[in-house]
Amino acid sequence: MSQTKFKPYRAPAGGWGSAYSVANILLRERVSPAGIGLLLKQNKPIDGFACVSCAWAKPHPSRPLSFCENGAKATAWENTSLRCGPEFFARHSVSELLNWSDFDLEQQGRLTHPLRYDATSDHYQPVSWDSAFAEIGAELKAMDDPDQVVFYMSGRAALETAYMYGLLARLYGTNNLPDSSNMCHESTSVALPESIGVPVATVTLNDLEHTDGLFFFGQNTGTSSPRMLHELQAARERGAEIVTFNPLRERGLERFVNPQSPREMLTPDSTVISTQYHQLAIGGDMAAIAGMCKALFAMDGLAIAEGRQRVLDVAFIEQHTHGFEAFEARIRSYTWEQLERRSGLTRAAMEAAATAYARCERVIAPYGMGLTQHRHGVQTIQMLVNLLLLRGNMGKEGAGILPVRGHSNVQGQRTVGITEKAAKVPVDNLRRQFGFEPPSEDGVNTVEACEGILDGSIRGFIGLGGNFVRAIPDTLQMEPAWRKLRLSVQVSTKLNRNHLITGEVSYILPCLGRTEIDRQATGEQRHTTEDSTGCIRAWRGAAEPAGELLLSEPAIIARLAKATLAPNPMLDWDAWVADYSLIRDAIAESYPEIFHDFNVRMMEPGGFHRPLGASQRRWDTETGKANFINPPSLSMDPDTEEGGHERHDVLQMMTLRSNDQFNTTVYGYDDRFRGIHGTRAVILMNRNDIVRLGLAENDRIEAITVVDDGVHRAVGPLRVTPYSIPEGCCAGYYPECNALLPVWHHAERSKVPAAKSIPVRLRKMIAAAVAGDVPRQPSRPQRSEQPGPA
Ligand SMILES: Nc1nc2c(c(=O)[nH]1)N[C@H]1C(S)=C(S)[C@@H](COP(=O)(O)OP(=O)(O)OC[C@H]3O[C@@H](n4cnc5c(=O)[nH]c(N)nc54)[C@H](O)[C@@H]3O)O[C@H]1N2
Ligand SMILES: Nc1nc2c(c(=O)[nH]1)N[C@H]1C(S)=C(S)[C@@H](COP(=O)(O)OP(=O)(O)OC[C@H]3O[C@@H](n4cnc5c(=O)[nH]c(N)nc54)[C@H](O)[C@@H]3O)O[C@H]1N2
Ligand SMILES: [Mo]
Repeated sequence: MSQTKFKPYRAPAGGWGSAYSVANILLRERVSPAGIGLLLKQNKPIDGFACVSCAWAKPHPSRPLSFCENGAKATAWENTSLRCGPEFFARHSVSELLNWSDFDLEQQGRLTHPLRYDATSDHYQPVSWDSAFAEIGAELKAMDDPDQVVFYMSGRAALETAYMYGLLARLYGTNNLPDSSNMCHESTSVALPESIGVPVATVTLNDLEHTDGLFFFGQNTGTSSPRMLHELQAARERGAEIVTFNPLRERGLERFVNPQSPREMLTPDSTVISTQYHQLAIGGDMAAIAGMCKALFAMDGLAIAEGRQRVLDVAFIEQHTHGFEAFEARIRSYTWEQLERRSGLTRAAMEAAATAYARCERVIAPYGMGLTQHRHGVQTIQMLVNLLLLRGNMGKEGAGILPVRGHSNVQGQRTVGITEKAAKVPVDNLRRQFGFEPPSEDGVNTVEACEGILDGSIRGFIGLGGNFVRAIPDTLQMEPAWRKLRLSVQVSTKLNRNHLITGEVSYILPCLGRTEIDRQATGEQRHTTEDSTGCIRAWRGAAEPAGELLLSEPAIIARLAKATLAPNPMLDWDAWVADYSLIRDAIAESYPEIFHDFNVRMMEPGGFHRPLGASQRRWDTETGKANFINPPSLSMDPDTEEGGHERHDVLQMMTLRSNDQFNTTVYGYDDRFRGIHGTRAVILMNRNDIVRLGLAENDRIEAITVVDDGVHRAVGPLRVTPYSIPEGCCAGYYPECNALLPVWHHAERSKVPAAKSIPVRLRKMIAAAVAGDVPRQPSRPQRSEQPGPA
């Protein structure tokens, strides 16, 4: 009998469900009592560690227990007592491990030894650090051109690590520094500088305390940044409006019980989070926001006619903005019929949202992957800024734009040089500090790195964290292309699928996690991060390292550098590793405006904020003003929409995270808030679509991408699961569905893969083809139950 269940989740986010879920993973990872005690140090700056899950801001002063369900899971995951050492790799060949699920691979515990892949035996074998660095250095030196190598970084590593890594790549001679941000908030980094002259959020926690309206677009707070629910709960208690735009009804944005409040845990009360919830169509945001703007213009006209106070902030618009007239003309040119069709919302719904917006004096607009991972991600974010500008909701307390970042230090890595864009590099400072000429050509971003691996122009890949080959699009094309790489090096804490897709020379280099004590020649080292609100703080690991051989990430980079680069009298890598405060001095010299007096200011209670012109109404844009920017068109997706209206059997698929995963790390097979248990092999569909397409609940289908580039992309079996989602839309899990996403299907200009809008057709699978599909609860050892590429 199948254990897979679908049962709508009626309880609030947080609450007892959250407590049980944490207890579960602590048991499964066999976390020691000391490891459990670590939770008391989580998110306690200076002598505690920053959660390795999301990038949400940490309040000052800290709460006594300042972690959430998913933060506790991330700490448990890193502090498991399970180990994945040489015996494991002697027992299992790489070909065998390729049949294991992502869950099973990481469930083997922490990596403890540097490993080299031996193609003859098809096993990973332990090597000494010395020989690993010597061979990798020799391989890097043997490349024809530094641009043949990619230095990828996932958004977890600290500022010190990121700065060193960027320097290593540039001294080697390339700007090929893509990072996970290229799949994530890069649309933000392109959109916001043009609109308001900063690449990041303009708000701090103080603004959240003073706002009277939060307008949420495509961000799943309850799962992706649960600590933020505390700020939302407080905002609701003050009577603030929370208006949500999301094709799915996400539990965390509906109701919340604080699992750390005994009163709330013991009473049936929960806080209703959203005051309005708009289930728009996938990709309908630009039209929905345009509809709100249209309604605001109408309300403003009426206010003028009746001699009431204006709805638009005319003084702000005049003094601080550019492009208003063209914007107004464009918005007035849209018909309601057009806006309704594009957004999937009724005119009444858009007007209701606009009315709520006009009632608020101070509005914050948080958003996430529901906006960035679309073909028109950049333009939609700019449309959201337009909405804020209409009522002066920028650069005043309680108001602003809030891209909610993903990985815990992804924003900071960009700040200290992890970027493929040559124009963002402080070339003069680097030249002065280290006496070299930094490369002047742009490097590759994630999509371009994939293209380079496919066409053979990229020959070497160094991954500092992450699980690149699993996170990127077009799994079925990318995996075989990866095998043609000359060099594949992964600096990691746990075994993942990328390690099993080997190049000719492949290494796994195991490192310390951020929760662990980092002992160097001058003693225990601190490190720093920047959160989603631009707040920079110091931290220190608290757990004993998972193994004696583990090196810190800065130590690994230093040794790679020494094995690869000619000695540089102006750069003493060993001294930096012995004392990280010297790395911070170098950061302060490269980026003085943000990091002056870094070593002192990082110890300030509450940390320090980077300066952000837009939050002081100083606009570092080409016009010197905040810009209203018109979108080129309202259409959702020119890649996939051609003839879309006749294709009644094509659905738009979004790829999602469950509440039991962190990106490619699958903690378990339950998505509690969405009522899915024991499997990830599901496709969430509207009941009317199920009937219309001749399917029934629990049918197994294969999803096939509908694009005309001659490549067959299919994933299955997936179980048909009725869900509250608009007609014409469907949802499946990331990374299992990444084989459906073409690498060329990405946001214009930012090149963020359009993972939230994949056009798919469904094919019912016959019983024989699905015999292998036995969705089940994870247990060890267990083979793959992921929906395979079909
Ligand atoms: N527990 C946990 N926490 C995480 C992560 C994790 O995997 N697990 N990942 C981290 C990382 S790296 C990131 S980037 C963030 C990601 O966190 P989020 O930004 O929340 O990203 P997703 O969970 O992918 O999807 C966000 C929401 O977008 C909605 N959506 C999809 N399409 C559309 C659309 O067209 N319009 C609108 N308005 N909404 C849409 C989905 O229904 C979903 O609720 O979380 C970080 N935190
Ligand atoms: N279809 C689809 N694809 C997506 C997305 C989507 O929504 N849909 N989301 C995209 C987004 S937003 C992101 S950010 C990317 C995520 O892409 P990545 O950041 O590349 O992937 P992660 O799953 O976060 O990486 C997990 C691995 O990191 C390693 N690791 C963990 N901790 C540490 C550490 O402290 N140090 C080091 N060196 N290694 C460590 C472990 O070995 C683990 O296996 O995926 C993207 N891909
Ligand atoms: Mo992300």
